[in-house]
Amino acid sequence: MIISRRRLLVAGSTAFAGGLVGAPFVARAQQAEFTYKYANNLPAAHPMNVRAQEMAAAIKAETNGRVEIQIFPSSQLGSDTDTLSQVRSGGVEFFTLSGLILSTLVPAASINGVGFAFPDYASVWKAMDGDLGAYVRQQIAKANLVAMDKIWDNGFRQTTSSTKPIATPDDLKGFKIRVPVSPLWTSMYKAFEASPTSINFNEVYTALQTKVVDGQENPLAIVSTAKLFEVQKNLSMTNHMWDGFWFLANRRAWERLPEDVRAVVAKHINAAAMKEREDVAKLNAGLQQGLAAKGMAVNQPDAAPFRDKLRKAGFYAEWKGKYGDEAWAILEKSVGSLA
Ligand code: X2X
Repeated sequence: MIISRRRLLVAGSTAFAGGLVGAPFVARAQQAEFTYKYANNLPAAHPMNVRAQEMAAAIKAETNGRVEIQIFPSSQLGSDTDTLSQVRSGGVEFFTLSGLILSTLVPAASINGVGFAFPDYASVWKAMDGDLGAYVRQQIAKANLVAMDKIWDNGFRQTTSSTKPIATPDDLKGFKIRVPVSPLWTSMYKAFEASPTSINFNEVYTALQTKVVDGQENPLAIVSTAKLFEVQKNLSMTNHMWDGFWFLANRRAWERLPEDVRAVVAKHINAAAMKEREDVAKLNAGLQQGLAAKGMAVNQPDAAPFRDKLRKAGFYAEWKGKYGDEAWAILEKSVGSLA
């Protein structure tokens, strides 16, 4: 039997403390030293959860079983709002959360979601793996949470509805749309003169099914894996914002891990993020046809009038004021002028 010296000492001392030598020794040696919960709001079939499974297995293997990560998909531990409280208190150790929702705690974290800021994925990754991401992670650290270096992809968000296609900004007037719980989202749809309702993702399918709202907006990988096509008829490729998930850790739980273990865990989490990005990009590229085959009517609106409408409503000026000049300059350095 091969066993590391360290574990031998730990297990041995526990066995002696209990006055037992022998059988409990083996059981102790197989138990993880750190069992951490990782919660997220996406279905098990989404690439985030597929890659997280691999990641957890790789972490377990490379730490010789010392770290076990238990994954709780589909908001099993509560809505995003609840789980944000739990990761702050330490009830949950890891949580992936959209920066836009995290902004209820860390206002700067929604900055990547400014409407129509990013033209493509190349500019997203340049900014989020560069200065803009670094700036946001610094602000997250001030709130006593740890954000891993690589943000996970949610994607460019598209609009779905059960009533009508969204082709021009006028189609959004009075439109009853679900938005995640985040001031930026509410503000943007108010600028469009829509009628936004904040609903956590775990209640979205039912809200659409029961017509509490007529539409919602999400990347195609979610429309597909969360089966929103079952309760939505139209798919409008609005590409109105890019959204990603920060992989967050409770600070005390993170710092409980010995430094060498922390490095292994971070390495595998960030590697999984990179694979998840590729998966989501591939999925999103094929899913327009995939969702059309499921019966959705797909249309391709021109983004320019939507952007103009936001500009005229003072949306960009308002949010520049909220984020402040420093943050806004970092965003504009990545994407050009948003005035
Ligand atoms: O709540 C949503 O719409 C989702 C799943 O995209 C986010 O987590 C922001």
